[in-house]
Amino acid sequence: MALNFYIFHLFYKFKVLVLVTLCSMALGATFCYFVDSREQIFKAKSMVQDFRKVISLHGSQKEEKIESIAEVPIVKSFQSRCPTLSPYLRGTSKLTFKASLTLEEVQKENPQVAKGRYHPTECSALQRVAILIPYRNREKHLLYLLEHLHPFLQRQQLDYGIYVIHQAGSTKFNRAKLLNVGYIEALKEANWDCFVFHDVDLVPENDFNSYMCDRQPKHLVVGRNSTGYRLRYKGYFGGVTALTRDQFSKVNGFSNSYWGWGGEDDDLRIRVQMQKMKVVRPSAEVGRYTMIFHERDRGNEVNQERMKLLRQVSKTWKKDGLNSCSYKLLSVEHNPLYVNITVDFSMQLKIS
Ligand code: UDH
Ligand code: MN
Repeated sequence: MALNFYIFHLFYKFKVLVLVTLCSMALGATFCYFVDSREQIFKAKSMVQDFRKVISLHGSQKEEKIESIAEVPIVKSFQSRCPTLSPYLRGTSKLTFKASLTLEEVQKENPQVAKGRYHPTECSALQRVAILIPYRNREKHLLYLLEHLHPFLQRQQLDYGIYVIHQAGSTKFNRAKLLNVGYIEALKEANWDCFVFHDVDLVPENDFNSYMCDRQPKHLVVGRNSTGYRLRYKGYFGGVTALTRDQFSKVNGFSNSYWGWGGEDDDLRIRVQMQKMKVVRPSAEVGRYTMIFHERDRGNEVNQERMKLLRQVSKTWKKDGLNSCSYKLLSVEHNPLYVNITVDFSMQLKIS
């Protein structure tokens, strides 16, 4: 009897032991599973983010695919303001200009740009920036600028649009008036925070040169290859400048009276100074540009009136600028890589 009881007790103990072992194994497995899947989720999340970083620079179609298979709500909820310093910046790069380059090639390189516009998908851009390019008969220059500027601005994680303001006909070229038109027309399309007034033949070499506006009007071309990368003269405010919507409207924009080459940029600097604003610049290392070589254009001969006009800025600025910019709008075309605004100034030239 005692033996029976002893065997029964042993058997009972064994059963309990097996049960306990089984339970702890099950518990352990479940725990491992959860830990493992949590790690997997974290890994997947960080991979998606890494992917998004790379893909955002190389194509929107792939991006859409990833979004549909990945955890859209999680990634979306992570979307915050872009950092002040983009992680994609590379610094100075040696620019090349291939003679056989075509617009189709540049379009293929930028599938994520539509109607001249782009915005980062991994974060929300700090500023909406309109790039305004005064233009006539510089096809190759425009092609090279678009080739370099699109990836450059994307690396800066900007919400941007490129506008080419084309002066039709062969009347004297008026760079400043074209830029006023660009400002007025671009604001009809979107609520831009910042305007970059950009010559077609100047290509930035260093992507730390930020195409965002500052508290003060900014001059971005500290130096160019053609001037040994030195400022052309003290007070030079030409080539590429960035002003906020308010800074530009405060000075009543550019003067409309500068026909032919020269003076309009100095006029803008005087307007800026009269409003007690101060021109700021990046360092010489950062504000570097390559100017694509060219001769003086026909229809853009030196403006002999410019010195006289410059002496009168304090008297004229209030009435000559954005508030008096009249023009005949011929067309607004939305091309894949830029918005093309064509204007006719022949009537205005006769009046002034
Ligand atoms: N622009 C055109 N078409 C023209 C004239 C000017 O698109 O026919 C635009 C273009 O964006 C250009 C900007 O206006 O970048 C400024 O004009 P510019 O490039 O002629 O001015 P820059 O000071 O040259 O660079 C002046 C002539 C230099 C002649 C040098 C000869 N060795
Ligand atoms: Mn030039």
